[in-house]
Amino acid sequence: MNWSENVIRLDEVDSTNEYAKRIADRSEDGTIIIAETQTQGKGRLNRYWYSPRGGIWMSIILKSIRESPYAQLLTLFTGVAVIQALKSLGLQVSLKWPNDIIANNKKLGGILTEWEPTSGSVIIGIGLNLNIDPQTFPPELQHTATSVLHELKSEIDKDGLVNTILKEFQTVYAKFENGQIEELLLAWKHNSNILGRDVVVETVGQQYQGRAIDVDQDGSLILKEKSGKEQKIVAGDVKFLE
Ligand code: BT5
Repeated sequence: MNWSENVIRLDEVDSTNEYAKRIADRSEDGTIIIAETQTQGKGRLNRYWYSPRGGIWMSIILKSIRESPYAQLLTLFTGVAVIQALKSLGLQVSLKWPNDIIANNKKLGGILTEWEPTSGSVIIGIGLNLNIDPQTFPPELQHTATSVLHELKSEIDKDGLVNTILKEFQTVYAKFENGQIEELLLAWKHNSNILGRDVVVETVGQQYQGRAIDVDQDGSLILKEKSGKEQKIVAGDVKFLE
């Protein structure tokens, strides 16, 4: 499959993930939706995602996966694809479990993987602050978010970077379909900044504290608490303690 063949380009949309869900039933596997701006871009747990012009806001529709448990792994592996593409620009970036793209300790982008049951599709959303001046970020993001423009001090050709991301994704996805999970997990770990660090993880309704020691075969984070007890965390938000 050629990932750049089925591209739907939109000027403005509520959310490329929502749009993807609406058209998934009648779309081909590998369809890409890209928008210049989103009016209701979203993160996990329906948090808002600031999506002004200049960023990369896109979704990939995957129809060949018939089960949802892979969603978490696909989030991690999409992160690997995005980071490879960003590294080719000379940017220093890392991945923070489960879905953050980090530069300079700030959030450069995020990934949102969703399961659309009616058509049996996985929708992978990628958001990346590309040619955006961080001074224009809303106040609550001023200290937590950054952009490629800010980190590299120059504008980057958006279409070129989208193509590189899609190419990297194609490679990653072929390995995923081929069952090379171990290799992909290693690539994720290699690019991650979390393993070996003391963290607090907030899940819906609970908080865990301990050392992040591993990410397992289904993409869960393994935390070793002070007591020595290991916790397997499927989803949550991580804060570093040091
Ligand atoms: C994410 O959620 O990081 C997933 C973001 C996925 C966005 C893409 S864009 C294309 C596709 N269509 C969509 O509608 N979504 C996907 P989460 O880990 O829950 O992080 C959300 C939090 O990040 C918010 O609560 C803010 O604090 C912060 N945030 C919002 N907009 C941001 C931005 N542009 N850059 C950095 N941080 C942001």
